Amino acid sequence: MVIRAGESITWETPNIYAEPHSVTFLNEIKYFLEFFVPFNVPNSTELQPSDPKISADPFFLPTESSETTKTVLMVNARALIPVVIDSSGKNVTYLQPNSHYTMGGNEKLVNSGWLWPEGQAPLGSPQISNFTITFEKPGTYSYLCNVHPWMSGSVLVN
Ligand SMILES: [Cu+2]
Repeated sequence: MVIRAGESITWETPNIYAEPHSVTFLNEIKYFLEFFVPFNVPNSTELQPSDPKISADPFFLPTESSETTKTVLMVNARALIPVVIDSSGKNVTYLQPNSHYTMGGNEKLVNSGWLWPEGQAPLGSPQISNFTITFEKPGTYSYLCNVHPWMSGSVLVN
């Protein structure tokens, strides 16, 4: 896409079937977002599905019995919901679903979260169906889909 400085683009996913995509501007590959990430929790932690009718168990990685923590795979919030990591790489700011963000240009990561067709986000998943960015500075801004990284594009701002 080619736009002029100060213009905005809104991304949405008009599919009729429920498959997510994202719009993810990635400054360095180390900020690529895995969907599932191991987290350590105390051994005493028990997890129950919030709805007992859901057939599910948490996935704990194998551990030695002497360890005081265990490791559970959890969904990465940075992949699922809109987030910005600033140019220092230290400040992580979550945005509201369907946000309008003004691109600074030096962010390490700007991610839309998973964009679903309107009304098709699955149970428990944030209802996100669009993401808008205003580009104020000229330049080329490359992005990809964090769900399908072979889907990519760029915004040329004149
Ligand atoms: Cu995609």
